[in-house]
Amino acid sequence: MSIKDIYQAVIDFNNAKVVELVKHELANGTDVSTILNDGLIAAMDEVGRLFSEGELFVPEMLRSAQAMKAGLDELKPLLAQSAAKSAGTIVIGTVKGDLHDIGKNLVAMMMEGAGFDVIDLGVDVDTEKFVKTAKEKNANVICMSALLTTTMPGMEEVIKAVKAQGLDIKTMVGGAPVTQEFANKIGADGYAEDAPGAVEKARELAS
Ligand code: B1M
Repeated sequence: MSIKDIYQAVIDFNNAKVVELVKHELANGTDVSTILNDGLIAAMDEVGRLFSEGELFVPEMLRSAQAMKAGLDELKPLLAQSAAKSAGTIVIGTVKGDLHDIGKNLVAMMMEGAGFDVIDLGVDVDTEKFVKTAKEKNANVICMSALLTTTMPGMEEVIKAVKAQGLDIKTMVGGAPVTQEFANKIGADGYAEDAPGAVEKARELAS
């Protein structure tokens, strides 16, 4: 048994096998971040690639995401322990007009696993909802995900609203078409390419 088997079990959307293998690796002393990055996250990256090449379909992709979540649930207590000091409150959602949520869910799960209080607003979230919730919940960071080039401008709207209201809330953006350059252009406080990077950046912004 190896990390490669976890990777394969996520691709095969075999939840029970993922859980069994993750437990096995933990019992053997394998590093949590190795299980996470080389097993669970790497498998979802591959699933995304297979989907875009037409080799996998949406239901299979969603089942793989659930298998990944089952594995992540096993890691959560350990991830939380290592992050107890830097936790904060995160409001996360996919921006208005955009229904893609697999990546956003991964980011949210990993943030939760890392000890943040995560308020997940779901998909198609408008500016008012992001800002109102972040104010009400006294959030440290608003995290926005976009997968469509056409919905990326929604991120700038939120950032403008946060600034216009003079709020002490940081903003972070991400998603496949989003780049550091775009984040700089719209005045976001943070950008991350992937879910582990988002956790690191959130820790930095919330501290
Ligand atoms: Co759509 N879709 N889709 N889609 N879809 C893309 C994004 C697309 C690139 C496919 C393509 O043409 N090759 C294309 C966008 C083109 C563009 O904008 N230039 C596209 C399109 C066009 C569309 C529709 C318009 C199709 C149509 O109806 N004609 C439509 C739009 C619906 C809408 O949103 N209004 C649509 C619909 C769908 C499905 C519903 C079928 C499904 C979504 C299911 C769901 O999410 N529940 C779907 C899917 C699955 C995809 C692809 C194949 C996979 C996306 C995915 O989940 N990747 C995608 C092509 C691709 O990316 N290969 C595609 C896996 C996921 C783990 O990665 O979300 O990138 P990702 O998240 C990563 C990082 O980006 C990062 O961390 C994650 C994990 O490491 N990250 C963050 C994400 N958010 C972050 C936030 C952060 C930091 C990091 O900080 C806050």
